[in-house]
Formats: sequence, structure tokens, C-alpha cells
Amino acid sequence: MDGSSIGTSLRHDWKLAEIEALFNLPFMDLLARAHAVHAANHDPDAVQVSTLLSIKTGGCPEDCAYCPQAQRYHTGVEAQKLMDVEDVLARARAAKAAGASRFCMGAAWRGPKDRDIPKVAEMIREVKALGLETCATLGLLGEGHARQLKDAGLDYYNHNLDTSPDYYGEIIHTREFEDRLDTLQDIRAAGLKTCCGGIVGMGETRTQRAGLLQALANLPEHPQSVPINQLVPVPGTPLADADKIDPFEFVRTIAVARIVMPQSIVRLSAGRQQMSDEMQALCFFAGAGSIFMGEKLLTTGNPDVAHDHALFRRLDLHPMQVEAGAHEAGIVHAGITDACCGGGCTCAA
Ligand code: SAM
Ligand code: DTB
Ligand code: SF4
Repeated sequence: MDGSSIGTSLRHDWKLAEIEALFNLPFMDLLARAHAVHAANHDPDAVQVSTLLSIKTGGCPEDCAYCPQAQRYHTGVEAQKLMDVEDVLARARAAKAAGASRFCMGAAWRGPKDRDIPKVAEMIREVKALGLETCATLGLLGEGHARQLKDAGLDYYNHNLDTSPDYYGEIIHTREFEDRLDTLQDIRAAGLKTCCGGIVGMGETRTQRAGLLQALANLPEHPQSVPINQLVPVPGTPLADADKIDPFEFVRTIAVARIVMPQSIVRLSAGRQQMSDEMQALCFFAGAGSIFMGEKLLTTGNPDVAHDHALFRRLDLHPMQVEAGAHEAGIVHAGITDACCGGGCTCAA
């Protein structure tokens, strides 16, 4: 076992062949290694709980082949306008009551217009004031947007690479892989934490899954949060009939993500409604440390909250806590950040 697979060392020079070699390990060996990395860097019984809300649904001009919200596909998702702040807040309060510590607001935009930013900023300020971590996923950001969102109190920005650079052109034609990298650079420069991952089960090869993880791990900083989505096939999208990925191959993808980005929180993201409890347990063992909880993702279904609470009990998992008071000063100590705000918060760090 090389040093990178057992400890906490962070590498940004992963070769594709090294990542493929991890994928090709015997399944049990891969899981044992991934779990060792997980336990060395995280509490393996703690799961970060986020809740998603689509604050602007449908009507998107982009052509992402997986997405039910692209205007050009006939998926039955109707275009709506940006939600009102009060309605967003009601959903955030409910998410908190159900046990979420982070609230993620998604918009079906190629990117926000300048005029959209003040209203989204108000949502962020108000959600943060409830004591939740905040995350937004609004697409490609323009000049100054990341800074304005950060100033409003945004903690995380979700922007996925989605697939390997060499498969990207098969899935999306209305923007380039490099456009995503540019927005990720803006996010880091503004001091936001990055939530960045991808989708598996879109007909890509194992080498291309390795290519996605290589692109993520070789970013200038590992994303603090790495959502691994299993494609939710939606009728009307070009990927509606994509071959379903072997569940064990999905678990391998979680395990390899765990090993190559040891300090990141890997999220078992979209697709849980199509997974058995046993498969999810394997994903948690392999290093998944976060989920979306709530009956809906953005437009598609997610397991019932009661079912997830029961699953946590059956697997002796507990939600990762956000420490009381810390959020007031804008810094949250949930085992994933290490700096104290230095004033205003009540934590002991
Ligand atoms: N429009 C923004 C963007 O594309 O960055 C934000 C919202 S977009 C829906 C956020 C992410 O959802 C996508 O990057 C993709 O990874 C994920 N996603 C969308 N449709 C999906 C599906 N059918 N299955 C799995 N993940 C999906
Ligand atoms: C992410 O990686 N997955 C989430 C979140 N980030 C925004 C979105 C999943 C969407 C699944 C399809 C839908 O519900 O529309
Ligand atoms: Fe639009 Fe985002 Fe869906 Fe692509 S993934 S079609 S950018 S909402």
C-alpha cells in the first residue's frame, strides 16, 4: 500500500494509470483500503446531512444530456421563476427541523444574471441566520458574482465537473469543460468552499470514471465536498435509456474518490432512491460521509426522511453536527474546517 492510500497526505499529481489501478484492485481490498483512509481522516459513523431546494426550476437553455431541466427536452418539468425569499425560508426551516445542517439552493440557469444576485444573496443571508450552512449551485459565475455571494454569507458553491474531460463533449455541447474550471477558480479566489463532483452511469468507461476523479483530485485544491451522483435517468432526456451502472462499480467509484481525496467529504448524492439500503451501507463503508436528505432532490425523488432516519439507526450512523454559535460569526466547525472565527462564536477551538 503506498503512503497516499493510508494517510492524510494530499496529492495533486495523480496519474490516470494510478487511479485505474485503484479501480482494478480486488473489490474487498479496495474497500478495506478506502475504509482505512476514511477512518484515518474522518469519523466513519458521522454523516453530513444536506437538503436541496430548487429555487429556480426548469427552462434552462443548456443541453446537458442528463438533465430534466433543460428546456429543449420534453421531460414534463415546467419552467418557473425564481422563488420568493419567504418561501425558501419556510423550506429551510423544515430542512433544519428534519436534521439537515446545510441547505443547498439550486437554479436551472446557465449562470445567474447580475440582476439575480441580490435576491439570491438575500436568501443566503436569511438561511444562514437560521443557523444552517449555505450552499448554492447557480451555474457559471460572471465577474464579481462569487465575491457577492461570499459577502452574503455563502459557505459552499456547488459546481460539478460532471464527467471526464474526454467524455464531456459527448454529454454537453453548450459550454466547455474549461468554462467549469474557470468558475471553480473564481469560487476559490473568493474564499468559498468548493463542492465539486460528477455523475456516473452515463455510458462512460471505467477509464473515464477514473478520468473524472483524476480531474477532481488534480484541481489546485481538493474540493471540500465531492458529490458522486448516480445518473437518475429521466424520460425525455437523451440519457433516459442509458445502461444502468453495476452497483458494485458505483461503490468502487466512491472508494477511489475516498482514497485520492482523503480529507474531502464524499457525498453519496443523486440516485439513492434507486439504491438498496445494503448498497448505501457499502458506500458509507467505502467512504461516503454525506447525503442529501429530503423527499426531493431538485426535480426528482429521494428516499423518505423517515426511511433515512431509520437507516441511520440501523447502521449506527449519526448526523455530523454544526457546533452551536459558530455559525453566527460565519464559520462552522463541523469537523471539516479548522479555523476559528476568533470572535463572536462560542466554540472552544
Ligand atoms: N444549472 C447549474 C449547473 O448546471 O451547474 C446548477 C444546477 S444542476 C441541476 C446541478 C448538478 O445536478 C449537475 O451538475 C449534475 O451533476 C446534477 N444532475 C442534474 N441532473 C441529474 C441527473 N438526472 N442525475 C444525476 N445528477 C444530475
Ligand atoms: C449535485 O451534485 N447533485 C445535486 C446537487 N449537486 C445540486 C443535484 C442532483 C439533481 C438530480 C436530478 C434532479 O433532481 O433534477
Ligand atoms: Fe441547465 Fe444545470 Fe441542467 Fe445543465 S445541469 S441543463 S446547466 S440546470
